[in-house]
Amino acid sequence: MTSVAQQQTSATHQFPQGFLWGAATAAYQIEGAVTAGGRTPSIWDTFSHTPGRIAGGDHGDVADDHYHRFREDVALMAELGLTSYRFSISWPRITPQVTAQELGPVSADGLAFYSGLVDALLAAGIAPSITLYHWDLPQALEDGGGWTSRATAERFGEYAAVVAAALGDRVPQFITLNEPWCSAYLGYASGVHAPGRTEDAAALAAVHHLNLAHGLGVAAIRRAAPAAKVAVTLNLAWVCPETGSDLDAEAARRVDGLQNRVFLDPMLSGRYPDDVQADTAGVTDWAFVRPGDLEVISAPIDALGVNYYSPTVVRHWTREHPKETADGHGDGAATPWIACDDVEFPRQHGPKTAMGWSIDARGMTGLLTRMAREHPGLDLMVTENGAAFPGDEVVDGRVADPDRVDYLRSHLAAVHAAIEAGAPVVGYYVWSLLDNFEWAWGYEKRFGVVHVDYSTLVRTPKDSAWFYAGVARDNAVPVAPVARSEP
Ligand code: IFM
Repeated sequence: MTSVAQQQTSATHQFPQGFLWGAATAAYQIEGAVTAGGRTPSIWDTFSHTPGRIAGGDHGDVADDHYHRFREDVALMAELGLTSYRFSISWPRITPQVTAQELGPVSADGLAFYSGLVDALLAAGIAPSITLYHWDLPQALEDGGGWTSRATAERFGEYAAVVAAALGDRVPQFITLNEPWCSAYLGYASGVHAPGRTEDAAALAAVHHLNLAHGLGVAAIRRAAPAAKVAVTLNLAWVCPETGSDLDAEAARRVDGLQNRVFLDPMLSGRYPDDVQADTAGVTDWAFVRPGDLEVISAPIDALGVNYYSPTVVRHWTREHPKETADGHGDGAATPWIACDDVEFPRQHGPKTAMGWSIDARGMTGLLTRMAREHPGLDLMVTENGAAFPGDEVVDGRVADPDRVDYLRSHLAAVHAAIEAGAPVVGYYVWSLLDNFEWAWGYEKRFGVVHVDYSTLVRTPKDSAWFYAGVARDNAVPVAPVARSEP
């Protein structure tokens, strides 16, 4: 007789036909070859070579050497049966002489690298999905004010036009920005990311100029590549007030405003949230928002990319104890949470990843169903989800990473639950294809489903890669096995 346990183990959550199974990476985290083809420094080259900024003094000079090994990496994706690959373009490879005043000449070498990558993907039957900005701003633009300056958004629109014109005939999907929350608040308020500034007013100006860059990018892609789909990727927070109290609800409102609605509302509804503007009135008068900007920012898009890793538990800070800051974004000299003096992020019990991030897959379902409810008619994609865990080691050619397999299984089941509840989710991209440069944390935190030996650059698929390959092959996620409960 088949036991209940056996029946449950072989049960699966079936995904809709045509669902995209992908992996994601970002240029500075994997490419290396930082001077190849005339590439000039980005803010991350500068930041990572500034003593004390990155754990272990790590930097992206070599990273995974994907620039030279991309064919091997594409072959690996094909072996895993992936149907899409989300990667980002290094802006300083494309227009290495850009300044705040002008875009400068386009680098044929820079475009040729990405063109070769696109062709290799297409030949392998893998749909390319390009992110135009995943944090590696040309240093010369930062020198001209960075994201605090409107000129950066204008140059971004021009750069987007160049890339879309060159690759739009073969690339079905462009994503304007990755996680502008991080660019603005970690880059300009808490300073744990490049360019490492700690000025609240600058961070809010950066929020607006990133939103504007998105809108200018959408318009440029539509003109140059009318057949391509256009999206943006946001790291949305599943904000959970710790209790049902009004004060905790108020803490949650503030965090939801700064992380979610300050991007979602202008991009999808053409307005900034009144409450966020009121909360931050002591920091800035928002005069950087000019007439016409919101029309540009709210140009229609085809899909919303959602990155989800961990829940965001918040509560009102009573000031009776030192503030808890376990928000998962590292301890900087300052906080990324502007005008949130009364908000704290309590340390959580229960399972955590190597980043110290709590694991709770319900947030995946919660965010996707919320987006479906609040923004009907928009396709949704999970453009990043994954986890770093300690102890990924190659033993006899194998990397056993059961924690990552469990994490992926539970979060994929949570995506499936959102689809069952009516959310139009069209794809999922695991973060990340390869172990890589995890920003301020350097190479110590490994998010890849493929292990990279940083001394030899040899790639070894982990057990999680083979698990994920099975999911892609079956278009289904196995239901978690349960303890045998009957003979
Ligand atoms: O590595 C990052 C990625 O660049 C952006 N999203 C979160 C990932 C894990 O921290």
